[in-house]
Amino acid sequence: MTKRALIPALLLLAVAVVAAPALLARLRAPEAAPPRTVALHMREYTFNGTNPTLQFRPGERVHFIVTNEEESNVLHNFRVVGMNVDCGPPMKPGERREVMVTMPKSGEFAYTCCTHPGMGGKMVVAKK
Ligand SMILES: [Cu+2]
Repeated sequence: MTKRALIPALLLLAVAVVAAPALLARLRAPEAAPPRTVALHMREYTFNGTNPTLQFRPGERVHFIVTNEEESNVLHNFRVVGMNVDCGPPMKPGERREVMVTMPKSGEFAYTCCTHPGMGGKMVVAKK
């Protein structure tokens, strides 16, 4: 290889070294993406006022931040049936619990307060 050919080759190599990490990051599985944060506010014996149905994608990582926002002294807890999120300790008003979940491939799951029947909703995991 002549010196003339060497310089463009070195430049190409430098570009490849700089660009490779970004390209690899794009190729990574969805599990490696930053987690999605979902805030759940417990008030008046509901989650977010309406116990909404929550939609997730297969393999999505979700960071739940669950806060008891009752104005009176009501204890709540948070579980997701079938996702290995158990009731945990009762949460007093003002307390929060953070839970990280990697969504399964598909399915419907109930999220609930373990103390109050009817306080909870559905999580649906499906491809869009
Ligand atoms: Cu409750």
